[in-house]
Amino acid sequence: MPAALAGVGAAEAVAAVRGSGSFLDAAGKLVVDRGPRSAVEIVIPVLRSADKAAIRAGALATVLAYGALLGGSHRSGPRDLAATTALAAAGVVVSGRFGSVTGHRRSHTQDLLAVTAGSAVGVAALRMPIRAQMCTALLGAAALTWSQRQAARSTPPTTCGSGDACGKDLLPSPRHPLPPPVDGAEAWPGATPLMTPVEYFYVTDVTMRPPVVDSGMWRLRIEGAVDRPATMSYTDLLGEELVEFDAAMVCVHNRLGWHRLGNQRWTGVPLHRLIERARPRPTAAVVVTRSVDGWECSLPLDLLADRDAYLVLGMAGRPLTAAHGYPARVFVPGLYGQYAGAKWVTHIRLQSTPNEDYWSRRGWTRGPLQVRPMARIDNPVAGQVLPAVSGTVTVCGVAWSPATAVAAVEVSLDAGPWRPAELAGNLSATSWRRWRAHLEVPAGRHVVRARCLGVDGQIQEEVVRRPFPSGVSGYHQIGFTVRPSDPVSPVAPRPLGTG
Ligand SMILES: Nc1nc2c(c(=O)[nH]1)N[C@H]1C(S)=C(S)[C@@H](COP(=O)(O)O)O[C@H]1N2
Ligand SMILES: [Mo]
Repeated sequence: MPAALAGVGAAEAVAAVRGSGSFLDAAGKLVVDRGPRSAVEIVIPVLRSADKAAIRAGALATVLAYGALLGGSHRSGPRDLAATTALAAAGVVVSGRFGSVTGHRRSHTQDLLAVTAGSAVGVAALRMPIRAQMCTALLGAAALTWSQRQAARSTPPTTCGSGDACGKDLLPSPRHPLPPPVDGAEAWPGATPLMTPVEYFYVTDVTMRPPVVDSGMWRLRIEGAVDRPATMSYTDLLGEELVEFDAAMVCVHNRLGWHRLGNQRWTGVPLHRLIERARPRPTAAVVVTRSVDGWECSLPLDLLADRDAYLVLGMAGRPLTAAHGYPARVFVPGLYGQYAGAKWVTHIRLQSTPNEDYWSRRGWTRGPLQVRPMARIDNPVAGQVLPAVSGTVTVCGVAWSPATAVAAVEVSLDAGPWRPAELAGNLSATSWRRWRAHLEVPAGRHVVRARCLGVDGQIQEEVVRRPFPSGVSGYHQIGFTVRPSDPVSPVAPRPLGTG
């Protein structure tokens, strides 16, 4: 086991120094892509956001357990050598097959170098006396910690990628900028921010670390069933007439009351403009968006006629961050994220036949899947104990129905009748909408539920369903307690300062 730790530490450190792919990340990617879907569906709700770190830790634990199991003896024997060789071979295969794109410098040869170096250190450690082995293991642990820090630093989740244009921090202004996002609920106590700050905006993807794309080398290709295939650079795209739009992006994994969605102002280029220019052939029916790491998702070409779809370059007035798809991503407000388009998009491919998308291969409903209307209660929070302020409790939250716009939000106290909530202003049909309701509540425990109605008359579904295979349904409800008001004290309060 110490030898295994030394080996992994060495492999990860070499990978970090060379800027090549990490073996632990490759092993993690193997689990994400090939692991049983049910396991993945269990891990998501349990871990919520630290899933990638946990998967990486799991990969490390597996290697160490393997070391402990097979390298039982202190001195190296043929068995240990064989075990190390087997592990190295597995490392080579996994790195070659699942090594993810961590930067433009990546090459498989580099990954192999790291794995080979790690195995050599592992084998050398096996030949050492146990004390020396322990020292090597400590060094390995230090190297591992250092490499993880390096990797985290090279892909900062809250800033943009390494490209020059990104460094300048600003996108060209759109010709028709939208007015500042204001909905009239700015002074509501406890209201959710109208725009989700980028650093709190959920991140969902199947990439172990966000690819750091160099915008100078990056190209977007429009190809396939088109008469004029096109290749565009980041600068070309910044030169397009940019448009702004406000929209909620919702993950199909979002559960009742969860925050796997965010509302933002996006900047981009209408996708149909780019596609029309490439002259789709009459046979073209499907638009596939493909990311730098090979992730694919498809949209019916017809959909682009009915629904706005964008090649997005910015979020909150700034270039996209690495985590959110820098330099460009495809987004269709109203569709769940995994059906809308690829982050770090490199190819837009038109074709006549349906595509095997990443998620459809994993058993999810084929797209396009529209976001269902839903309301979330943000205040009070579940289990909160509130003072009785003249018997009224204000409940507030957000509601979204980006496929149709929010028509109304209703709340029900203790399974009572549904009553309309007050709605804040509407930024756009695809944006979420803030709401609140003042409820007359006696002291004691209560349950409040909320539901959203879409403008097409669609009412949020009551039946509770899990995210798989086509998104959650049900009502978000929370329990809270109202304290009985303090009995008026019959005794006059003691003057201060008398002890
Ligand atoms: N390349 C790539 N694009 C992707 C994904 C992915 O795993 N890889 N995940 C999709 C999913 S499931 C969602 S919900 C949104 C999330 O975007 P965000 O991380 O910016 O919130 O991106 C979509 N685009
Ligand atoms: Mo998602």
